[in-house]
Amino acid sequence: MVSAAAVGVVGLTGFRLLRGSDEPYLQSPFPPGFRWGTATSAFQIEGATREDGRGPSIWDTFARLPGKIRDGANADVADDHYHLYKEDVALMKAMGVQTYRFSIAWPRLFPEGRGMPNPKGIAFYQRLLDVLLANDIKPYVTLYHWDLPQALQDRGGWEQRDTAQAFADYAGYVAREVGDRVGHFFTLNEMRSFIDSGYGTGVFAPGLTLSKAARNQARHHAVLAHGLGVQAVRACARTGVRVGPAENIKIALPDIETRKNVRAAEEATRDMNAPFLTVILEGHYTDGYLKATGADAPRFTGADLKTISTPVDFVGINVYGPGAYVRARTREAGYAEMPLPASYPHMKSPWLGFAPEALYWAPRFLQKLWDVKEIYITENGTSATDKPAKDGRVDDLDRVLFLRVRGYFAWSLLDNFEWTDGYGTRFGLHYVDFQTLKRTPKLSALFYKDVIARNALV
Ligand code: GBH
Repeated sequence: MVSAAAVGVVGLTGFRLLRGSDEPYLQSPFPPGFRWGTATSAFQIEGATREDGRGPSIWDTFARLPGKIRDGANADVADDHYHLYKEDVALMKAMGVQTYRFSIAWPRLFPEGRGMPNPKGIAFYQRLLDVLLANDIKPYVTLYHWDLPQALQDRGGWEQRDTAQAFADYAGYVAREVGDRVGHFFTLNEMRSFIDSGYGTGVFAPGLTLSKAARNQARHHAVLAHGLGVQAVRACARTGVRVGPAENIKIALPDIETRKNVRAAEEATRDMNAPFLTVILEGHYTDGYLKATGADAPRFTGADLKTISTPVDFVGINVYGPGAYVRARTREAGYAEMPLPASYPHMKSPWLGFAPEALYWAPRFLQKLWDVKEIYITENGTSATDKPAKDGRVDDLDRVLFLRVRGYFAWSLLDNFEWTDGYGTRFGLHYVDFQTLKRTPKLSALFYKDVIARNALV
């Protein structure tokens, strides 16, 4: 087992990046009470995939298929957070984070997806909660971050409407077990990603390339699961618990920020999220979506739409790069989509364009389009080519520059199993040596610590 000292906790304690005479040149303060956090997900960090009765998930299966994950990696060990969770909470404490977003592994609690719960499953999260609460770190729990129990996939997974009900039953169980200690729940992480990449392009688990009609139906089942999940959490947790989605919003940006272009970007953002956030927040599929999908449109009832649009307490959005650049059409109403800039800076992941303004426009459009009163940036972060220097320091300037423009749950606390990129793509504020599992705070962890301490961007 790696000791607390070895994981680098000591290195960060009491250390401030900026101090005394070297005051920051410019600071943008945040409102008092703004909560700074960091985020992870179960499958990407826990490891221990066969311990204490956990059942297999679709990602365990998928990772074993040849050619699906870079270097043939799997997440059997990952960051071994299942055993090192105390050290990881200490890393957060050392950064001064006030909130932690993590996900619960459905297949730990229900190895078969439904039926009898495995008591050892929830017990792990109770232990984690003990440590978080003892350290004054508020837990924000994601109920589903892509690790569907394989048993449910064997019966059709998200193609089946029944999976939405299974999710709600699982969500209700979690709310009953930990709802006295968890004040905030996220239903499903990035419906767009796990459906469109898992059942459309097939690059994510379970690796299916369905027809458009079947994929659109799977999308419908995901938003239905969200709505049923909101209801289940409210029914089973203590009163006052708050619940909402954590969605990969596709954010359209104005190519040049004139009033007309901003309005066009707002309209485009509504359209581009039609099967996800838009239907959740409006309670109907837009005419544009139904027209565009035509014969491939999802089958649904009015009751479904009511469930899907069950009022939420907040909206969480994961914001990375730009979804699109648009401008107002000159004559008619509407917008024109611009080609994505080809040579504009992007980060190490090819899909991650550098567009700080996305963090500005995404919450603005949420507020303007749907009058959302409480917004969380549930993920924001970047991959980078991190390499420890000879003395062990990790000077990740790319991430420091990226963090200058940021809000809330920094993705991610640790380098982890980055889905199809395996261990070859690093997103963490802490460097993980996957041979020794040693954690080292990177320069970005020090930077973030300072931002939190000042409650100001520096
Ligand atoms: C988030 O997804 C995830 O919630 C998180 O688990 C992940 O670690 C983090 O971001 C960093 O990746 O066909 O090339 O677009 C971010 C959005 C959507 C990006 C799906 C990758 C699939 C590959 N992701 N997309 S591609």
